[in-house]
Amino acid sequence: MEEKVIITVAITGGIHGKWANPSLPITAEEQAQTALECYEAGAAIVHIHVRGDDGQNTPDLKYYNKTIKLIGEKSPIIRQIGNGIGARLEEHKYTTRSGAKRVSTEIVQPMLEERLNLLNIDPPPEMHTINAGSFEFRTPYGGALFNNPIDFNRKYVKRCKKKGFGLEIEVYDLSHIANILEFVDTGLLESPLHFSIVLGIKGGTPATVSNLLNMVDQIPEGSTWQVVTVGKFNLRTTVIAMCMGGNIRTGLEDTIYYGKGELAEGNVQLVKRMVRLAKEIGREPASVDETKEILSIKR
Ligand code: KMH
Ligand code: ZN
Repeated sequence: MEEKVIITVAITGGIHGKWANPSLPITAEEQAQTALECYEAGAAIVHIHVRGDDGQNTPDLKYYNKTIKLIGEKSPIIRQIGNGIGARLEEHKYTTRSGAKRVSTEIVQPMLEERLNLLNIDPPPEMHTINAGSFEFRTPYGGALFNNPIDFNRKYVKRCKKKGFGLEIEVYDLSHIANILEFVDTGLLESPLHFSIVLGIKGGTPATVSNLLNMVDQIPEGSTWQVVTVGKFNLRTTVIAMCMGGNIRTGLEDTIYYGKGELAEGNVQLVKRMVRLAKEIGREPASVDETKEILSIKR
């Protein structure tokens, strides 16, 4: 088993805002401060989604550029861009035929071109996330197709390779692993690869131990992996992954709660808990330099 454990903190996420947990970092300044504190607590990678002035997700590079710059000025933590960007919630008021007033919430996703544009963030981050396949991503606010066509991913990977970005590959399903194996077969991707096995999203693979084992079994030999579990199974699945020798991800993107019905005080509290648990099972958090070496990140 790898003694060192890479801890990624996903500080903000793609959908919920301060209304869900007031400690969610939204502005570039808040995100940079949170990243610094998580780095000091033991996280080596910060996974990033940014927000516009209205607190909602945005593909506007102006916000990404500012956040990436500020994080880099405060700490050496590895910056990883979630290429899904996230969704905006738009409310539509309408009147039914019987005259009743109603409001419906629409989940609006960014366009693929806007997602590709993340590769132009300046200053550039160290890593990007790709999402290895499409599925219906269901959230408490409603569901929408999370569109990750293979041609789009091929283009994204090619450009990441050209620019020397490290890659984190999120797989939500066995079919997504198969998509990546195709990239390996055609020589587009080479081992060692770094996977996130995402469990517990409605519309994706349920967070069970047998599903986790099966998915870990399917990734190419020599790969590194972490588990990403959302919602109520977050803690237990993460601990299981850590005991199996995997890496872990924590943070308010995946869970706004610390325990049942108890909101997390913030990302740092979640990171500190993971560091404590890792040490209890004899694993030390990997430093930034160790993480770069393990994941072959050249930047
Ligand atoms: N919250 C993740 C499971 C990305 O970062 O590109 C989905 C996501 C993807 O946000
Ligand atoms: Zn994300």
